[in-house]
Amino acid sequence: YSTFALGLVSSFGLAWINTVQANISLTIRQDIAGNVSFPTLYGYMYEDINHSGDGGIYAEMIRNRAFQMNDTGGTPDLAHYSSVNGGGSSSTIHLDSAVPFNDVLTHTLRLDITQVKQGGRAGFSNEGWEGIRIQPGEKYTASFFAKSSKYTGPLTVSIESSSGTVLAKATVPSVSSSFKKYTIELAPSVKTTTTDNVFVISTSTTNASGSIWFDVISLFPPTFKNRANGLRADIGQIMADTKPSFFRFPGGNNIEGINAQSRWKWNETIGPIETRPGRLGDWGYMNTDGQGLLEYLEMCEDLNMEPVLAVWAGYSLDQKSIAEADLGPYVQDSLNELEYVMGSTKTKYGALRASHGHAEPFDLKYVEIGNEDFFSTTYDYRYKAWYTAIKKAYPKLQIIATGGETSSPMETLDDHYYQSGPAMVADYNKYDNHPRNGTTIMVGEYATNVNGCCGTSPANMQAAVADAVFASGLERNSDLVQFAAYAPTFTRDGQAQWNPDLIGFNTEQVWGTPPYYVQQMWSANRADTILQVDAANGKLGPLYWVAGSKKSTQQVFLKVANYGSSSQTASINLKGGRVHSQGVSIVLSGGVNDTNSAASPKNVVPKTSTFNIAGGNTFNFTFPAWSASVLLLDNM
Ligand SMILES: *[C@@H]1O[C@H](CO)[C@@H](O)[C@H](O)[C@H]1NC(C)=O
Ligand SMILES: *[C@@H]1O[C@H](CO)[C@@H](O)[C@H](O)[C@H]1NC(C)=O
Ligand SMILES: *[C@@H]1O[C@H](CO)[C@@H](O)[C@H](O)[C@H]1NC(C)=O
Ligand SMILES: *[C@@H]1O[C@H](CO)[C@@H](O)[C@H](O)[C@H]1NC(C)=O
Ligand SMILES: *[C@@H]1O[C@H](CO)[C@@H](O)[C@H](O)[C@H]1NC(C)=O
Ligand SMILES: *[C@@H]1O[C@H](CO)[C@@H](O)[C@H](O)[C@H]1NC(C)=O
Ligand SMILES: *[C@@H]1O[C@H](CO)[C@@H](O)[C@H](O)[C@H]1NC(C)=O
Ligand SMILES: *[C@@H]1O[C@H](CO)[C@@H](O)[C@H](O)[C@H]1NC(C)=O
Ligand SMILES: CC(=O)N[C@H]1CO[C@H](CO)[C@@H](O)[C@@H]1O
Repeated sequence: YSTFALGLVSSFGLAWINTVQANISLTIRQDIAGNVSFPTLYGYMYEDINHSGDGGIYAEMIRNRAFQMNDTGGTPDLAHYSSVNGGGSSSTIHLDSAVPFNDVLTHTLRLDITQVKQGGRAGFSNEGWEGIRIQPGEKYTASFFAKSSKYTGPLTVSIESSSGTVLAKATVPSVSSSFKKYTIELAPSVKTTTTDNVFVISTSTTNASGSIWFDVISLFPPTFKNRANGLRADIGQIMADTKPSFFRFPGGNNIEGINAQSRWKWNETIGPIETRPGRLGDWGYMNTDGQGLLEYLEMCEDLNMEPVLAVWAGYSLDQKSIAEADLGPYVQDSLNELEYVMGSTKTKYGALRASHGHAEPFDLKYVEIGNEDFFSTTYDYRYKAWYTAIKKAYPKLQIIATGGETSSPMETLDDHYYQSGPAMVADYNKYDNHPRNGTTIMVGEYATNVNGCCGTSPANMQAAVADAVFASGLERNSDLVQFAAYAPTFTRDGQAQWNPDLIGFNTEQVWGTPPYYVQQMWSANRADTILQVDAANGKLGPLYWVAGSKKSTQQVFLKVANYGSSSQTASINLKGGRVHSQGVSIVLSGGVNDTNSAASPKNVVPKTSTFNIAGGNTFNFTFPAWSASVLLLDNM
């Protein structure tokens, strides 16, 4: 971190800082040994909620690309498609189950052409996910399968504004009587970003006639790290900006299934996308599963995150459990899944993974058994069955329990917190006196819900500061707390089934909420050693803190949350060591109810400045009302 690259200091602010009286004195103890902090501490928890997968982080731009089911998981339909008839031509579109694409995708879109007039066209459009974002300088890859009853001429593929201005078009030279995949690049020449666009496939061949069937109609923009079938680049980037260490997936509730039959089945999320049936997710809408097990693992590679893979463990949202005697095939299914992830190419499922383009086994270290099994009464026998089988096959895997159990060793316990601001703040000390007995803690989901549990609160500054208090408590105890993740991570604007969320997006843009910036500041400024802090002339509240140091960069970090409506000045002292005369402050502050939104995505963002430290080890710093701050000091 170079202090020279940063903005100018406000000398007015400095003068003021030096004249006010300090409320509290904090002494950072570099003179005594600190505790080693787990390097995995900050990461993400992910599941498809709030339309955050399809139409969100998964970059596919076509909605309902393969007619797997309707939006709410029922009978397939042609939602999000429209007929296109230009210049007096006539054609119709139909959902056809008599001409399936394959055994998995049993419906196709049939275009029946009655007449194409000279200079006209016949075809269909797809409206995308609340439009299709076209940006200057980007190329788009369109692909689809098609076959025709008698037409053998060309098809035109285009991206157009909803009022008909063609932004890009390209031609597929011919179609034939059996399904064939067509892939084509579209390179719009535009100067501004627009979203009010549609994707069109049509024919302009005068007198074209008969039927043409289509399926797996797809359009991808450039993706994050250019992964095929990958992530929306801006959403991948905002994740990367927090420097996450782990990724807990695929749920969350979304792994569990509304019932056992509708659970997330790993083996139906792999292979070519045209072999994936899709599934009604637990949040009430259909998941294409275009983003499946392999894509999640590749996402971990691209974001440098340790995968924390949750396996289905015999319990679903209807609160029913598989009987102990019947667990065998389900446990075996998880072993197969682990072989797909970690097996060499000589194993059955390792070879399958290689055939999907990833020969190298993934270095999976963490497996979680189930999700929120503290809701169930059967976890003891289920945990034991999975724990025993997984340990036998993979002794080095670290197993994470999602509820209390006494049947087998507990290596890590996943605790979840969705609480009001005062309750989160009160839990700053939650793990201070927790036994250090070998069982580590994952806080696999937490978020301040200012209106209380659960899911109906704004992601405002009050929530963000309470998150900062709680996260500081976790970080102070990061010799015990191995993983911590905010939840949920994403919401599509207008589709929030749960609030608050870390990251909002719509078709056009993505933005962090105030809680996002706390995660970003706390995670990206990571200590390897937690230092003791002694307080004098005051006590905890409204200021809460954690201090740490990082050997490789010789830095000291002081993170401070001010959970209150007045600014607080602290006198900060370093014992043991001297620091350079200039420090860097990153401060997020705002009104208690301030937040970010589509209309005002950067209303609250952290501000970086430098400040002077006289004498090498003492300075006063004023923490604004409702703020979360990281102070970076460079050891000499
Ligand atoms: C911090 O403020 C106190 C007054 O509260 C003052 O006595 C002290 O000199 C200040 N320290 C520095 C380093 O400016
Ligand atoms: C989806 O289909 C089911 C019937 O299978 C129907 O009840 C439901 O209303 C449909 N949903 C939408 C969004 O059309
Ligand atoms: C289209 O059909 C009309 C009427 O049968 C015929 O006159 C015309 O030549 C055809 N046009 C082409 C391009 O085949
Ligand atoms: C996936 O595995 C389940 C068993 O867990 C099995 O019932 C299902 O048929 C498999 N699906 C495919 C596509 O192989
Ligand atoms: C450690 O203590 C926790 C909390 O009391 C308990 O749940 C866990 O089982 C203990 N672990 C071991 C290895 O004793
Ligand atoms: C280190 O951890 C112990 C508990 O194992 C705790 O008592 C102590 O306060 C911690 N030290 C720091 C600097 O957090
Ligand atoms: C000290 O705390 C009091 C009470 O919270 C507050 O009114 C005052 O503004 C604080 N002073 C400074 C210099 O931050
Ligand atoms: C913040 O919002 C709460 C709840 O709507 C309201 O009671 C309070 O007055 C607001 N505070 C400010 C400073 O706007
Ligand atoms: C707020 C909310 O629930 N939004 C939507 C979530 O997804 C389903 C299915 O697509 C919609 O019906 C909801 O309106």
